[in-house]
Amino acid sequence: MTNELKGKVNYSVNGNIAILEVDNPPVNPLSSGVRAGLAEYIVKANEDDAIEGIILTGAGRSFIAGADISEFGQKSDGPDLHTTLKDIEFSKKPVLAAINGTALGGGLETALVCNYRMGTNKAIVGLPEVNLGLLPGAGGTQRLPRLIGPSQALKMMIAGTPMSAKKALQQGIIDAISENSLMEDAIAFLQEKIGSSEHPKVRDKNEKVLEARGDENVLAEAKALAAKTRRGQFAPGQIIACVEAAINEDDFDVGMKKESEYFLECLMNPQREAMIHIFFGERAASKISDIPKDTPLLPINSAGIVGSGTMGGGIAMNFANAGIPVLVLDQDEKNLERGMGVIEKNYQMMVDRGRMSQEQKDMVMGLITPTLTYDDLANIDIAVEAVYENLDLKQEIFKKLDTITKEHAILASNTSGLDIDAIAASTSRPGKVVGTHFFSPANVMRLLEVVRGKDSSDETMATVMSLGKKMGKAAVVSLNAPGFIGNRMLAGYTYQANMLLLEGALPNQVDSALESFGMSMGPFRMMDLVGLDLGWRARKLAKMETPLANKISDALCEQDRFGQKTSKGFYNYSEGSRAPNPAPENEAIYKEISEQNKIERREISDQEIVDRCILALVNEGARILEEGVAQRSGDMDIVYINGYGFPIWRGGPMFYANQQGLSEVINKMKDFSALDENFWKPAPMLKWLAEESGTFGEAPAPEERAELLSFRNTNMGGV
Ligand code: 3H9
Repeated sequence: MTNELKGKVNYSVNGNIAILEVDNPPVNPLSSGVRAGLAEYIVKANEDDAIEGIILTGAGRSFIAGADISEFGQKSDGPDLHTTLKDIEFSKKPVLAAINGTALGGGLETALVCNYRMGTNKAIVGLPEVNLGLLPGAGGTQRLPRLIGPSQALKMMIAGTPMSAKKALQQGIIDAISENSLMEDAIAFLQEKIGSSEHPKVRDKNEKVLEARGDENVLAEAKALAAKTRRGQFAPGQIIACVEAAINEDDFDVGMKKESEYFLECLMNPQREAMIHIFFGERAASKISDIPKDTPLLPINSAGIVGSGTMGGGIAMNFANAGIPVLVLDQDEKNLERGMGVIEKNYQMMVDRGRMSQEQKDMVMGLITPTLTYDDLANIDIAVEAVYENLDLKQEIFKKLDTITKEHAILASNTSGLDIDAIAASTSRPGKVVGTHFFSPANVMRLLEVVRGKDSSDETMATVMSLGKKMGKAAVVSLNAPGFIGNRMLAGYTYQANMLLLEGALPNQVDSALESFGMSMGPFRMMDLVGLDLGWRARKLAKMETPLANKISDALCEQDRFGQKTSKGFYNYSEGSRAPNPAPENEAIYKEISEQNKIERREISDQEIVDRCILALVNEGARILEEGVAQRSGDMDIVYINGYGFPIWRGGPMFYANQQGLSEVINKMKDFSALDENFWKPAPMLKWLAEESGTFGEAPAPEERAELLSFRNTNMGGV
């Protein structure tokens, strides 16, 4: 293979069988060199008279993780994938895919052009392209429906969730599971088939697609599923169109041609770029730029959670799901009982919905042990404190944990805003103290802000990031600064929503505009869900004057309109329902408060609503970047998508700003500054990037930022 090509294929011979092993660590994507290797060796094996069968497998832990995602939108060398797969499909000698690990996307599509498929019991197969704004474009939309039926195939491709070998065998995606040596079993399997005059090809299996022809439900159900689970996304509709072709076209190759056309449309769609940004962004976020990759990890074989409330219970479930035994501590027996009951109920719900087997539920429940005694935490490797937000209480708990737990144990706080350094100061091991800010419900939400205190050690940080990955979280590092990343950005967003209300918009209009933009929930629905009374009570307690932006919500609280908990807030709610109904009785309050504050109410466009709320996120994000609180702009995108319902297909607020162009973002802020000059002052980093490079992608590394901004202050007359 030539050197410039990425990845390779190893060729070896075992008797009459050629073995093609994809070798492109760490996950074997179909990069240029892999395609070239497959193309070359499939011909070689076919031309060698001594070879009677071919096995295709992967080196390391993966079979093939799909097309090389980094090649999308780039010029790529090497043969094209379709031609290579056709050569495999029309091989004169039978080909068996020996699936040694993950066969995803183009990886499963490669297996589907083989005559036979065998997996280890740990193998995983799936077509997750939809998560990247794509469709399975190497025949997956045509072959999978032929194997498992269009209805199942659509579910699998729209969900994009991989399945186990066991399930793949049940569904008929693979032909056999190897319980021992995959290669020995694969060779034995293929030897048996070598004598046959015909070897099956998935493209010829038409029975299941013909059965679905004329059945309108198949596509209608898929459309309903896509609308419910993938609102605003382009790729699911394209997947459905491909399967429609698989069902209705008599000629397999016509379906393939359509798949290629629809794939290209996905490739050109901006959603694809946004979603691939998130794929790589999540992996980038998991790395801490100044911590060496080979930093030793501390062992995490047991955990203890302090607090059995909603958060504590959810966090405990994360540990159990990751296979780590966890103690849940509460000093109140009733609370503990209630907390364990909630955990059990959550798991039962998963069993009822078919997301977990009873056996799995028993296993995870068996890993969670309630306790009323701190001494039981003596041998844990990590403690996560999840009690209510009170510094004195948290310091007291950390002091106790510090004396009880072993020296190596990490002590983490789930605080959503308190000072981690102040908490760490109550212990004798500040290096082992860290913030783990989970989002509610913690067993569902993927975001985990890992808060780095001034003394948090490299080992502690690396261990907690690795633990986050084990739990399937999108872990992002934040410095210990007020509001960390997510809530700090949120403050400007909700401020703008509240100001829009004072200026003439109604909650419903603001929410609809932002939900049409793609947010999973508008700000007023969100405030009603969280409870308007929290801020109101805090302000009263602090004897604080209500800031202008909060005047309306405080006035609603004075009328016992706390949000969903009292069935009325910005909206009205019927008994037992979370569906918001307009509350026309509030409009007099809005008008009165606008009038009292001399704000003239006016018609506000949906575009202005979206721009003001989203650009508020962007400007604060730029400040966060400037201060080094977040490592990179992409980290804030990961935070917003996984914790705040920002649409993945827009790539997060900072990526959205890049796509708008930072100069355009600044122009809009200039327009808004007539409304509020102070709020709309562009962050220096934003101004600098708009002038220098135009995107956040070019933001300088944290260590260069201070220098750069001081340079601008002295040389450019300040920013
Ligand atoms: C496709 O196949 C389209 C076709 O239908 C049509 C074509 C015409 N390419 O996740 P990890 C990198 S679309 C390039 O941390 P894990 C990843 O960035 C593709 N690079 O490991 C990371 O790099 P770094 C459909 C890839 O063990 C490193 O590998 N396939 C690719 O936690 C390790 O990754 C998918 O969507 C790739 N395809 O999880 C599958 N995959 O070390 C995408 C990974 O520099 N991949 N990398 O940060 C995954 O879901 C997970 O990576 C996998 C392993 C489960 C495989």
